[in-house]
Amino acid sequence: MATKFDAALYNFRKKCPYVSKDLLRWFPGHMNKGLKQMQRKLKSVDCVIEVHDARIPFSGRNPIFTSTLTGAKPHILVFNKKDLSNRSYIPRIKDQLKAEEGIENVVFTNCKDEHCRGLKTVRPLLVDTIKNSNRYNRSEEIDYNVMIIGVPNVGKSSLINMLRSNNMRLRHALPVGAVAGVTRSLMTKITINNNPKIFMFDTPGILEPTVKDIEMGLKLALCASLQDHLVGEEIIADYLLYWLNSHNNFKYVEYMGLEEPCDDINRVLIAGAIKLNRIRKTRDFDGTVREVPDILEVARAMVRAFRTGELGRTLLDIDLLKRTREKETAIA
Ligand SMILES: Nc1nc2c(ncn2[C@@H]2O[C@H](COP(=O)(O)OP(=O)(O)O)[C@@H](O)[C@H]2O)c(=O)[nH]1
Ligand SMILES: [Mg+2]
Repeated sequence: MATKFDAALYNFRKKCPYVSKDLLRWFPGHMNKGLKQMQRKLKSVDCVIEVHDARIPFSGRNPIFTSTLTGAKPHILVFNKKDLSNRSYIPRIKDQLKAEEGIENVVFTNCKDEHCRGLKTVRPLLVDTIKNSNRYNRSEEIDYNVMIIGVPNVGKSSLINMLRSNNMRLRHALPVGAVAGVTRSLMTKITINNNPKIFMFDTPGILEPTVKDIEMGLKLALCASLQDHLVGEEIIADYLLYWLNSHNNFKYVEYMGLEEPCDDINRVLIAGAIKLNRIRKTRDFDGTVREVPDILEVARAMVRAFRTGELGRTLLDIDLLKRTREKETAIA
């Protein structure tokens, strides 16, 4: 990325900030119950649509789920929020998923854009995938059933709403939330296609994200798949700062009111408090009123700026992208 700052002049951290792994776990009881319900429902399903965040195509998908549920059924992997990720890597991501996990049906979508080309391919791909599959116990059934699953906040409810909004005759929209875990139970079915008839469970299955290591947990937290207050907004902001600096992305400099890149989250948040006018008044024991930066609020604002794309499009998993053979030889 072109930038007026020369990264070589700064001694940025080489290692991801340390946090306790306990902070990166979040699996309330209702999600566990949901998984059991999902496994039962799987018998009556002809295809599973797994939704994940396009910024982290290699991090946080649930392997227990992938093997027990999708192994048995045709599977479409939808990477949503492509508007927030770096599109130029899409072909390489697809190649790698095919080579490493044998996943063929991969679609990138933006559920905020009803004209998104990826979104339009989901329904025909569903029909083709089911028609070309062995439906075993369901081969007598004329109608197709589809289940949507994925970790919190990747856009499952948004995708369901988009798939059904093209199919008029529809009822209330699903609640879409910026907070992890808004949707709670598996309920009724809705029609998303008429010929052939395709039904979809109108409440998606929520999976526990898989946190293999601290950095993976922090990426999931940054993408809002873990609950912010459990991980800590300042910790999430510090990981964001580390990631942006180590990938020469300096859009935050202006956003936070800095003169130049800085790798110290406290200094960045204090500068941000002034720029974003997040100063609050506190009263000392002796009654004197002082103005202090509202660090938590600034951390939230910085993380929010990342999540809305104001700090640029980012493929957080870029370092997990393997070089292609041609590229390796080209470099050698
Ligand atoms: N930028 C962007 N935001 C999205 C997209 N899809 C969903 N969102 C937002 O992501 C948040 C979570 O969406 P939701 O559908 O509730 O996710 P769920 O928890 O997986 O059901 C909401 O604030 C949505 O508005 C997308 O394609 N792009
Ligand atoms: Mg939802």
